[in-house]
Amino acid sequence: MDSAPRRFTNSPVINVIAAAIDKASRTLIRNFGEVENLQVSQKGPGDFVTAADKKSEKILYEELSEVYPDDGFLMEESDEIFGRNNVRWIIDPLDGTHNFMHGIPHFAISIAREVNGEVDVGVVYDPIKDEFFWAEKGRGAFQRNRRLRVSSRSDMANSLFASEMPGFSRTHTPKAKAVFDKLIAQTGFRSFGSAALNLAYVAAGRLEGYIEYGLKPWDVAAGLLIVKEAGGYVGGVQLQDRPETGESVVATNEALSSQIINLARF
Ligand code: LIP
Repeated sequence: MDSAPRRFTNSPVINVIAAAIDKASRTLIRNFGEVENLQVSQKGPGDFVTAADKKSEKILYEELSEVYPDDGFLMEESDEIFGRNNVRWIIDPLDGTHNFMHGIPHFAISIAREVNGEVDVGVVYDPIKDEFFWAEKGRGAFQRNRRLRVSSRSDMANSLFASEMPGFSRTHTPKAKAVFDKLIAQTGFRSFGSAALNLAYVAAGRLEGYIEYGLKPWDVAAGLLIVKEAGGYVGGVQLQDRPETGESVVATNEALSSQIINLARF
């Protein structure tokens, strides 16, 4: 590794992730500068963004697999790499690709470590705002070295929720629209375009909650742990939905959880 991790914790695994993120995010930021130029061109920056996404993933994989050569990797841009042990990294090298592509400075790198099928480490990093959200199972959630707690608000009227239109599967669009309508009628509403950052913002108490359908495990693996470790509630819209799969995700505080699940069920 050629970069020194910016140390703010004594956790070895978080420091390894921070070093990998340092390197990948430098490339992302450089490429984001280029996208701002390409965005106004006739062809647009589509291919260039795909290349930037893959470059970020390659760097993260190389850095992490150098330290943890036996671990498996599930990453957005590649086929799964199976490990020789019970550890798997779940990585989104660029969450919020559409924002990135349109020159909107709101995107993240999301990295989770899963051991025996359970996530025990999660990091969401916003390279533009230089915000490093992280959690380790049983040790709490942090933005750098500041402890995170979910909001304690319990009234929808004074709350702020985020939701997004599904990116891939149009089958979820009618449900998502219905949720948008209900949220707009009952609470403050935002749609920021990054699942990983929405989850981090719930953990930080900036948002009271977040709902989305049709995500993938790499969009949510790290963020769900960060919300849980910040004292929050995570679940699916329907009882049988497992949020780790991304099929549907509800992240909020305990006080608002049943109201928001009822709002989303119909
Ligand atoms: C995206 C999410 C976004 C969601 C899209 C997509 P990507 O991830 O962060 O919030 O609405 O469905 O999954 O593709 O930018 O990594």
